Amino acid sequence: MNPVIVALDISLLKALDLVKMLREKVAGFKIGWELIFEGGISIVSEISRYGNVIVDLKVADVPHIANRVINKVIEKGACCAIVHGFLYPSLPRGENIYVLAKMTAPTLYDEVWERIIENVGEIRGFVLPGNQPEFISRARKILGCKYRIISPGIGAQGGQPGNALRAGADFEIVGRYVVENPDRVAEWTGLRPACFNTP
Ligand code: O7M
Repeated sequence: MNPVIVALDISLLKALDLVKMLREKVAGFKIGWELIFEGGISIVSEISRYGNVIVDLKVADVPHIANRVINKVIEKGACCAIVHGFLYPSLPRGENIYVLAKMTAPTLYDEVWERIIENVGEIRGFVLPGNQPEFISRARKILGCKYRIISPGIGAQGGQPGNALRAGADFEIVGRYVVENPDRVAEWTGLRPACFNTP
């Protein structure tokens, strides 16, 4: 198993083929709006049969509504779901929740991400930019091994495979780079998560 989560930003049929092809080789799959619009919410259960599923709806609502949405996808078999960190301090909390704290593209998070990660409370972990490994190292120093770190931005957005892992991430989230050529997952051979073995 390579410490890679494949972002399935592709059509339903292509996603199902890819999941079957990579199920033994990657740590999980990330599902977003596109696939849920196409396949309905049952796609979460379908893909969960083959591996860990992170549902990425980038939820951004008051906690009681956010928790209702998150509970629905967890009931369908997802391990976890992603919410926007700018909700802090009114974040939904829980062991299934990943908080997006800094993005792969410039945003206002660049000014506040450290405040978010230092004060967050009981959640599963953070999404931090894999194309900026220097921030992953800083985050890991602040967090120790209390939280998971998962990192997109590899390949198409400039991150080099493995650099975020070496800086302290547990898993790299990869879309186009692997979708275009699934054999590329071999580039993660021998790399290990910094702290956690499951996404
Ligand atoms: O590897 P790519 O560039 O083809 O795809 C990147 C995936 O990571 C895609 O699914 C994005 O929605 C996601 N992502 C970012 O690209 N940048 C971010 O800052 C955050 C995410 C993400 O996964 O947020 C949860």
